[in-house]
Amino acid sequence: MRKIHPDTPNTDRPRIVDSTLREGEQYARAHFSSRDRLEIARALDAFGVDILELTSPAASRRSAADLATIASAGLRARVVTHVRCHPDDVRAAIDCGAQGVQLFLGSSELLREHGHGRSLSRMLHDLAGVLQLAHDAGIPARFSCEDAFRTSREDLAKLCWGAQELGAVRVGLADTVGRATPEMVTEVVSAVRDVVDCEIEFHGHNDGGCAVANAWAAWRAGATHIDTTVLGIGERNGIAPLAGLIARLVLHDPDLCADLALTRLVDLDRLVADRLGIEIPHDACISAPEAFTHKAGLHTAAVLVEPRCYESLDPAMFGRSRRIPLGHRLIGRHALAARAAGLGLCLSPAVVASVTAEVKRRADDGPLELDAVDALLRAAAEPVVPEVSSPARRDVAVAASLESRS
Ligand code: HCA
Ligand code: CU
Repeated sequence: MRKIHPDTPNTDRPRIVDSTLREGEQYARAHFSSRDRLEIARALDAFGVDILELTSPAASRRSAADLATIASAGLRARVVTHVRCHPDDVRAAIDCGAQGVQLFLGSSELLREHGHGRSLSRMLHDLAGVLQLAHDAGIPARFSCEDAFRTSREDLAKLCWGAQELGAVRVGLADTVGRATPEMVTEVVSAVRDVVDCEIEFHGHNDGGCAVANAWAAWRAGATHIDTTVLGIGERNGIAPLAGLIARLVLHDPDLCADLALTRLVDLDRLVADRLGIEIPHDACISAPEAFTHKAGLHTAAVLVEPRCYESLDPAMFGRSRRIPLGHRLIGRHALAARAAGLGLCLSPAVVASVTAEVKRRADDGPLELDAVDALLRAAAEPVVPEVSSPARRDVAVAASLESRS
């Protein structure tokens, strides 16, 4: 069968297959309206993901209608849908104008026996039929091995090689139950890379807390496409979060993400959190409310001089700013001195030390408002406001970030 060629990559980074509108909809608390779906699709597209994976049109009438709407919305990203290896599902996808189909079948003995009940050769036979349908419609098809990490290497090799020979543009390896480690992912992806030369997609669940690390390992071992969802939402506790993957890539080489609208990422996370009615998790990379907040005296003293001491990512890259809260018992004198300078107050080191001790004493009973801290600084200050010298100017600039939220 003649191959339908995939999109040509324009940078070296992994292609991002965002599945917020498929895997994400399998998150127990997710229920996106048609309007939400279109808004989320547009926001993901504006951020720059390469492929948008949507729920199968066979799932519900609204799912089919929304697929048709989003596929015809003129997005830059390719709009594909996740469908079973069943001719009716593939026909429905084609009828809705899907720009690709993401086929999948359980490949482990467990899922073959208790799930679809098909043998390996029957799986490849059925796959041939649905791949032919996609091919006739002129759309690329991917085939993924569900539960690939509980599948023997031999069976995986047979299925992936078979899918490639039958015309799939890409094979998928899904860590469906989130049990893989980065070492296992490196081994499995490398083994599959040895038998196919087509694209390889990795989809990793987060049950074992390794989703981003596994996605990273997959890309390093030869995977070309990585599945993500916004905030990592999905079945159970979900898959690799988009912001987590982006953080990892930027840490490796910021140029990899030069074609992505990084300053839109936080708004994208906020949009999805809002539509789900949840907060952005405290441990979300980049977008967590306190992802760039420094608290302990030791940290803030160093950060005020050189932020890189305790920051691996520059908040400005993502349109965020760092924050240094002051009214708590871990406060250090350097942060209070910087705040005083920012307020134009003149405090000797000894006075700063005594205000610091007072803030700690009061904050032992609970955090203080910024106004209360400022009042203590003002009360302790000399009445005369000195001329601002150039080293103090730097303190003023730094102090502007104290307590201010992005
Ligand atoms: C599921 C399927 C899947 C499919 C992933 C893929 C998984 O909902 O169980 O198509 O690659 O995790 O195996 O999401
Ligand atoms: Cu999944």
